[in-house]
Amino acid sequence: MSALQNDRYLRALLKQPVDATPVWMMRQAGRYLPEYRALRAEAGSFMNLCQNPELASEVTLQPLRRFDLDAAILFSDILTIPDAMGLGLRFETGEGPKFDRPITCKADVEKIGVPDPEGELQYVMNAVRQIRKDLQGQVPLIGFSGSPWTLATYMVEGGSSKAFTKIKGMMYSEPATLHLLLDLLANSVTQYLNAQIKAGAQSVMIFDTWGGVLTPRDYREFSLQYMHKIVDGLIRENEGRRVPVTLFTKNGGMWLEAIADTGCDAVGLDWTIEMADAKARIGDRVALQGNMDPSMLYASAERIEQEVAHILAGFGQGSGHVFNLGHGIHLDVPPENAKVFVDAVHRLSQPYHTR
Ligand code: 1CP
Repeated sequence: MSALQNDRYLRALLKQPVDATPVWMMRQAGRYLPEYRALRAEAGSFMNLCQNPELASEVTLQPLRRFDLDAAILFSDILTIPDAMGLGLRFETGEGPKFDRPITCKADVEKIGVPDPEGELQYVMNAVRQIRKDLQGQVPLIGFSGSPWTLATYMVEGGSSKAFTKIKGMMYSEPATLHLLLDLLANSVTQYLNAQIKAGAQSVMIFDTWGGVLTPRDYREFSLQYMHKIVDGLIRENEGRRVPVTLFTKNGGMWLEAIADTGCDAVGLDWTIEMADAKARIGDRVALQGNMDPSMLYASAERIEQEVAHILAGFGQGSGHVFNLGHGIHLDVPPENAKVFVDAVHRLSQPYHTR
């Protein structure tokens, strides 16, 4: 495997010195790029893109050709695990994901098992291997999974949700059933991420998109506890390098200390917290990823640069910051604005890294 030409992203996650702040964007491959829309139309569906290693690799590399990004992220989805568990995943245009056989009771949980990462999910590992080959060491590859809680919301609700009534109903009336499901998911995610690492992912990220809808106590019991268990079970070194782990709970700003306590290397931040506050609270223990509001990419170049400068100043001098958006890039953002953002991070961050 070729040596890494740009390892800023991995170094920043471990607080090792860098020449500029690394940057990537959540959902950097996807519908805001015309070349993605063209390939998706050709492939016929989103899952066809994910299941064909050449297409998944092509889509992963598309944003890297346009922007000076410091990391690539596997093109896949968090819902591959529940799909492999047999829930019957469909992506309906304009409607988001749907499951034909959602989880409604204990008997449903007892019917499903931990999917074999090199069996039902082998297409994901094949995509990782293909992307590593095609990247030729240009930048590191990020593997990922959803958190057990976030995956469970889709499995119990049967798709996307606004109020999470079904899963919260289960949480409060049948907590043991939900814990059984979350434990199964924690085992599945651990095996899935370890298989991605063995296949070539150089860092992994857990997306807890819906942890922020929980009460503080329920967050610890139903989401954080299981992410902690996953972190404990992950391969932390591969190919002679540490494999950093990033945990991202959207709306998790209240719980940063507890998230940092899991033993992760980095905490992902959404835009509802000031970078300077996050740095003061947990910056001595972990690296921070984030956190520009993705809607800032609708603004002028001057406004985007001003916001990048503010966030860089909030983190301050030294390594330990991976710049990102606070959540996924919106699908109608002009790609030129993403370029302004990425270039601004590299240019404006240099003074923070003089040694
Ligand atoms: O129609 C299409 O082309 C499909 C749109 C799409 C894409 C491009 C979906 C369906 N998933 C993806 C890719 C994807 N999903 C990536 C690829 C890598 C990259 O970042 O470039 C990643 C990391 C995800 C992760 C993901 N999927 C999350 C967690 C991160 C987040 O944004 O909060 C979640 C919650 C999903 C579920 C999902 N998959 C797709 C959609 C439309 C959704 C969201 C549905 C909802 O809002 O509930």
